[in-house]
Amino acid sequence: MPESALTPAIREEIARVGSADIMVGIPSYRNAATIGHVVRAAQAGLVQYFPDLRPVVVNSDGGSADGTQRVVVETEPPDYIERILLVRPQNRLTRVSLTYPEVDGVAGKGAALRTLFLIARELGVQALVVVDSDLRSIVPEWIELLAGPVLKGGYDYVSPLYARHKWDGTITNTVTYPLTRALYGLRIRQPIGGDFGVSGDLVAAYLERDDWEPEVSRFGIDIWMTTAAVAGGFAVCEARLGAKVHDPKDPGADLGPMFRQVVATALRLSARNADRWLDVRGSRPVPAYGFERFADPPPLAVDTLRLLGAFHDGSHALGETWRAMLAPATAAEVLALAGEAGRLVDAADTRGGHGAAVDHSPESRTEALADLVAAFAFPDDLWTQVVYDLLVTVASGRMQADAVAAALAPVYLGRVGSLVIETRRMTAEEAEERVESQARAFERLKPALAERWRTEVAP
Ligand SMILES: Nc1nc2c(ncn2[C@@H]2O[C@H](COP(=O)(O)OP(=O)(O)O)[C@@H](O)[C@H]2O)c(=O)[nH]1
Ligand SMILES: [Mg+2]
Repeated sequence: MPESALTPAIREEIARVGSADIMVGIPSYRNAATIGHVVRAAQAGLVQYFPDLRPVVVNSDGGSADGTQRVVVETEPPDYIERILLVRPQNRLTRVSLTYPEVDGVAGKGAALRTLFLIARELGVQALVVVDSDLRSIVPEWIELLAGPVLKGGYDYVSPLYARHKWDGTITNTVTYPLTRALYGLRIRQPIGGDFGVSGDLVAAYLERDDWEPEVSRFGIDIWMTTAAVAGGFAVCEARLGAKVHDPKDPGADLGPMFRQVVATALRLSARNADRWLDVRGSRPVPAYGFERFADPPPLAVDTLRLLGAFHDGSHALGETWRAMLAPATAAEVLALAGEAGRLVDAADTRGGHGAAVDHSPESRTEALADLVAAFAFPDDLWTQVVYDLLVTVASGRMQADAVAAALAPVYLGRVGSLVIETRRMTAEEAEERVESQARAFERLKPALAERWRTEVAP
């Protein structure tokens, strides 16, 4: 088990609060501009939906220098809640902001969450809800939607279901959703969503596990939590939250470290849990809680040429590694596609397309180069094969998960570029169907993966 003693300052805060029934935890790192809204929504939700329970809001911060913690402590006091909801809180509304300690010398979102788990266990809460500190679209009802299934329905893990822009959530759409679905047979649409509810029992089980690797202290935490819940046989459901609006990220520019941490964790867990998934075939939906919602999340800018360029550059820097980590036929197809991506980027440069039309919407920017890039397609089955080859490579001990995940990143950018091109004229529903057809490819190729596993990994 990892080394992560609570600091004396945190112990003091726990002693001050004593105990609680329901806790909202908020990890943060430099979120002063947005966290106040999240804290107010959390408090309003606790008062409005769980008036009989003793609540606490805990912010677990990474030592932000931008005043994040001050905002948490100083944002509108509880009488603001009385004013806007016209109710008097029956229980004292306690809020705490603390700096979390590193776990085995590593800081990050997962380390922040580990401290929240430890506090939740010490306080004896029945339900812990965690929400991100960069959320714009959170409303008080989210607290009910994420805690209700635990408190009323006996669920242990409540995973979020949101409407996201068709180009948001690319790690989820290309890796964590199809992989979790095909391996464990559960259609959990947002396995690394970041906003979720957990029972006190599952919190305790998380703290007992001995597979907390360094990436879990960073962005590996979300897939680790979902996988531990599923593989541990805990009761899982989804909650319909509506739109997720948060600080936007361009997959070609902002997601590198997150991709490596999530994928390395997913590969390691897959190798470790083989006995939980080898015999699973097909998949089924998990129960969804909450009223249906229709929402249009704001558009996201994606630089398609940058994605294709990164894929092509990756083939030069990492071609040998790709050959080592993929089956020969998979590697040959991927390298051929990367060559094609490079030719398209060159052609666009000649036309002055690179960096041009930046004032246009992302759709129209991709559209401007449509005739050029329309030819580029990274097939579903090839992408599935790439991911499955890597599972086998890591599980058979030929390469380390971190190295494989890092080398996969440019291939993933090529896959995302292909999806952006393919979906550029699609509605959200049509783009969602693309994600589903890819997930079906993961299911279709799974028997072959299981067969390889039995011969190459665990003969
Ligand atoms: N404590 C802590 N929180 C972090 C760190 N990095 C990210 N977070 C928090 O984790 C949440 C999700 O991070 P974000 O960058 O929005 O990732 P995404 O929305 O999942 O792509 C936010 O609430 C961040 O404040 C970190 O290093 N330390
Ligand atoms: Mg975010």
